[in-house]
Amino acid sequence: MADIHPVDPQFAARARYDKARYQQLYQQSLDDPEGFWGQQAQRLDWFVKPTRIKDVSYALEDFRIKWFEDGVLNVSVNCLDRQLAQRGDKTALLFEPDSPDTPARHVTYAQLHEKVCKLANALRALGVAKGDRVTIYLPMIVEAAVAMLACARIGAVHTVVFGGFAPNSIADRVSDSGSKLIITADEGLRGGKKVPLKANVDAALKLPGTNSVETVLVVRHTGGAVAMQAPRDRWYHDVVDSQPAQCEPERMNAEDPLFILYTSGSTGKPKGVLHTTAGYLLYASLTHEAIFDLREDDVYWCTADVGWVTGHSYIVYGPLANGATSLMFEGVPNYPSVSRFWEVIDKHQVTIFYTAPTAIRALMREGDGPVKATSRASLRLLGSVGEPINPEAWRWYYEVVGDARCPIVDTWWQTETGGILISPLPGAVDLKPGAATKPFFGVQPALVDADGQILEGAAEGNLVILDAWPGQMRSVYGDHQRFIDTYFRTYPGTYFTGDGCRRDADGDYWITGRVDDVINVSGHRIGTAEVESALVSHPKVAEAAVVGFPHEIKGQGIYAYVTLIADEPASEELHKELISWVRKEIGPIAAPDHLQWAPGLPKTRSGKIMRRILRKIAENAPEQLGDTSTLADPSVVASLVDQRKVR
Ligand code: 6R9
Repeated sequence: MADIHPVDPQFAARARYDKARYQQLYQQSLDDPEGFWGQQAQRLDWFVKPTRIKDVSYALEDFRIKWFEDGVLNVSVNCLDRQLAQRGDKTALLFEPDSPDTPARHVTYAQLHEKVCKLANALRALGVAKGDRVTIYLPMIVEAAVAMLACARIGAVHTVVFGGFAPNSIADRVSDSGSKLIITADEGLRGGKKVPLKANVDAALKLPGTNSVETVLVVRHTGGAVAMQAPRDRWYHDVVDSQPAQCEPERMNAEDPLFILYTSGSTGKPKGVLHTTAGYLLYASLTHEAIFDLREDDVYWCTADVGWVTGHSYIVYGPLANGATSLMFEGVPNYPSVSRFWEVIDKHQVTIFYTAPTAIRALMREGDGPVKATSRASLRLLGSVGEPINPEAWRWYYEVVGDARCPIVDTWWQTETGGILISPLPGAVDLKPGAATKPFFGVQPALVDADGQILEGAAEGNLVILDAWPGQMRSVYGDHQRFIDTYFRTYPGTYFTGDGCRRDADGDYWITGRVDDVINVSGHRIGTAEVESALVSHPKVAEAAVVGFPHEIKGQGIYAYVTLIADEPASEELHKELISWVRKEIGPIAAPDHLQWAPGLPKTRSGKIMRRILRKIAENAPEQLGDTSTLADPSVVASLVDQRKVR
């Protein structure tokens, strides 16, 4: 029997959207997108209001995506200046440090405005102009949000690189984006451990392709010693503190780039997902307000890192455009104890809490005790993002964390989509553990089979979106053709998500996971090709194949098959060395959980590695190998299965 949690009437009574209103607006958004989005555009402040709302064609030969294209605005003005009159003294960012013994900081909208203007002036003084790219490699501190908004103020395009990435990954992103300036910190601090951010930047800038960087601005955060190389490296406070507190915002066209964020795909290097100004901001702010049922007095906490899209849309841009109080947490869920999340909720009276299934599963393993030791009475709404949430974790989140009192919004979306596309509206949609449920306004999901035939009714297939929404990415930076080929060529006329999905008889959507060669590790996307090329770059490795396998906490883990060069003996040391090699090449999140020696890999006669078979071996399900007759050498399979048993 289906487990359904009907909308709580008490919640619905106060909610922004009830069932009838959601259905009416959803229908209107499909019947009259121009009217619907033209109306929604009024939620932004414009220098010049747009008259042209939507100009979209997914046809391969006549491709374009433009929203509000004659509008002129500035994102930082929308997030800051326009809040000053009503909310100048309201907390914009609530900073909770890594250690609970370090005092929290409340940064008001007025203070944030000043910080952003000062940095924006400093960036201009350092020669950064509209359209220039700036790399941000910072921990979860207030300056990360300040840096993003300061770029937005002067029309520079930011590209935030997650603080867990290694020098090679930084260099790839700096080189692809051609960044002129990097903003970093001496060190990060996570779970009491220091992260050598500045040293990583130094190492990255020694790598080829990074000559575009003229200046490195360094925030003094931990006070740890770092090497400063004149004239390239400058202390942030030296350059910023003396700047004027006002800064004239750049007038940006609606379709001017706002940021680039690199994400993994099924082939090649990570791609620079490009988002533009008006559509992105409008979509981030509307989804944030509607899906989190935002009220003026909410204390809203999204536990993501600003290095990922969730941090962009739902820590910084959406909440600030809505004048919300957004909590930024520097630390980790299990430091100094596994009660930390719940203690922070009590300490700051958090009302809306948005986290990832991997964190929920890890904390669930610790039992109910650490949760029950706290009150959490301030909570009224919970959210989940990053990967499918298994029903067991959903129920624990609902019953133990939320005391069976708070709806859960399971929000499905992607770096590419800019904001949430499928999620319950908490006052309008019945909840089902594990289902992302219903599309947001303007979003038309569909399921297609392998031939691209649209499936009707209850069905399972590949998830595509039939028409555009304003928050959609506009290009792959520097490679517009790759954008069209990756997302619009597979099922022509639609945007292909790369996810599999089931729709039940009630029309609810259940995301089943990636159908391409992307592994979702703890909610982070890792391309198998990236890990493979890191492994192959080791002098002793001849060939590597990487697949995902089910992992109790991480959702998926990384399983690597490695063939060594001729006559190179496999050893325990080399095994360890290769895992730490990947950690150093890409970053800790990409380190394989399992590495198996493979004297040969299962290949078709044309030389294509059959990952389907490797996945089944990794899952320890050799009985499900299926047809292996098309392999060039079927005997390699038996030997891999035998080896797997030994491990
Ligand atoms: C926002 C974000 C995108 C991929 C996406 C899908 C998975 C995200 C999900 C979910 C099931 C959810 N995903 N949210 N799967 N239910 N609520 O995570 O962006 O890092 O680009 O990852 O994550 O597979 O395609 P990104």
